[in-house]
Amino acid sequence: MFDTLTDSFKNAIGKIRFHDDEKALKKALGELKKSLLKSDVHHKVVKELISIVELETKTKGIGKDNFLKSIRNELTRVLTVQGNQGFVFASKPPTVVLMMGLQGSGKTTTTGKLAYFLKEQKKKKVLVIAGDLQRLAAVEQLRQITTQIDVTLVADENKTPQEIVKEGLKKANNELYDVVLIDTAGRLAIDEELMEELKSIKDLAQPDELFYVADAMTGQDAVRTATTFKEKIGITGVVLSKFDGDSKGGVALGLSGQVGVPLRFIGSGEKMPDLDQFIPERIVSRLMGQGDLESLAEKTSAVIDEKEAKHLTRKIKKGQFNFNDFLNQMEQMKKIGSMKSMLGMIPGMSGMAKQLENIDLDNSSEVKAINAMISSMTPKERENPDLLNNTRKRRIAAGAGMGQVQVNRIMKQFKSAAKMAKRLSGKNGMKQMQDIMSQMNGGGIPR
Ligand SMILES: Nc1nc2c(ncn2[C@@H]2O[C@H](COP(=O)(O)OP(=O)(O)OP(=O)(O)O)[C@@H](O)[C@H]2O)c(=O)[nH]1
Ligand SMILES: [Mg+2]
Repeated sequence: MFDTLTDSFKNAIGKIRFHDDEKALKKALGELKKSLLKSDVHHKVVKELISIVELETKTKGIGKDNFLKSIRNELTRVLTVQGNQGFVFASKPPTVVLMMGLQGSGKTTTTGKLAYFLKEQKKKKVLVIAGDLQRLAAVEQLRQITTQIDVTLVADENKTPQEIVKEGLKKANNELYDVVLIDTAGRLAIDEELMEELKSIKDLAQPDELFYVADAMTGQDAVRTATTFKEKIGITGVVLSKFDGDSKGGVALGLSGQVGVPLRFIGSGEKMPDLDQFIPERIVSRLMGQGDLESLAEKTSAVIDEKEAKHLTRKIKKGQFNFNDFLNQMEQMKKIGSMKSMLGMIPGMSGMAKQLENIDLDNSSEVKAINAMISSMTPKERENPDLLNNTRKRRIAAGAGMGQVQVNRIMKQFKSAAKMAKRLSGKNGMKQMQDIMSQMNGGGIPR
């Protein structure tokens, strides 16, 4: 997610030795400054960051450890502003969130993603209110999203936004919902009519959180519009959407400080799991190329059933991992989100993430082929791939619409993957895994 920025910090840190001189420090900072500016980090933020890091490193003694520490401190300071972090529940449910933003900024998609996050990861009962009743298509879009993630929607094209919000809140109170998300209409630009409508919804709903959804691809404009919304209506958080389309990523670094309101979430794709909490300490770790195991553990533990996982580990150890297990695993992976965003959270793996940019579990032709192949097998064959003889393989190839060579290749890959998993789950498995990772990573920075 922060590939370019992470590279900048890693490069700078790599330039300083265990003990070093002022010249080396100046050079490292000069390059860091250049690359941060190139990544679209606001110039004031860059200037301050560089000069504080320089001063702190000099005071403590120029060397890798002090340099690392002062970058870490400084980044944490830059990203932290007063206010809630991530998602915070109100002391008395339901927690009401008003979603706002310009036209096409990603409000409706983000509303769906937040609902999905709260339902799947926080196990909450979520109600979505369609407060955008201007366009028929808007309600339909929200209906499709909420149906897909199985979350309750309150919508009525014949009512005013105010009426529907009232109705939704009543339902939420009566039926004990934990969270209410209110989607609203967008406008091309900030106009009085929009502000009035949002103000009246705000007065009515008394939301605990007012989220401004900004399109990351608009760069510094996102900062300006967020500031205007803050002044005119008041906001408690910013969600930066379409971060996947912004290869530079620097806006995320300066935004909280510039707007004076915390950045709370980052959207990094069109699918429902593509939303990440923005929690400063965790983001700093990622920026420094040290991954974010906390977020990874949160994401995976919410999705993966522990009993199931233990059962699977036993099977892998015995070399019994079969095609049914494969299908189950794929379903679980999809819930966690993109491979790329997961790898970015594993220490030392952020480099790999780049190569995996285009792997998409839903659309990968490889995964499609495997799925087609598996669905042509009998239940017994799925449990025990060894049952497949040549005649059956030919049948399966025909059933799945592929050649027998392809079937053989996939079968072979599957067997060697199962073997590898068995080896890694053994006594020295973790050590072997680390060796493989460090070979791919070419070292990485010390911690
Ligand atoms: N790649 C990518 N696309 C996104 C992301 N968030 C939203 N989109 C896309 O952006 C487009 C607009 O998103 P919407 O959620 O409809 O935006 P909106 O703010 O509700 O738009 P209006 O209701 O018309 O004001 C859609 O095509 C979304 O799929 C994201 O994080 N990444
Ligand atoms: Mg919308």
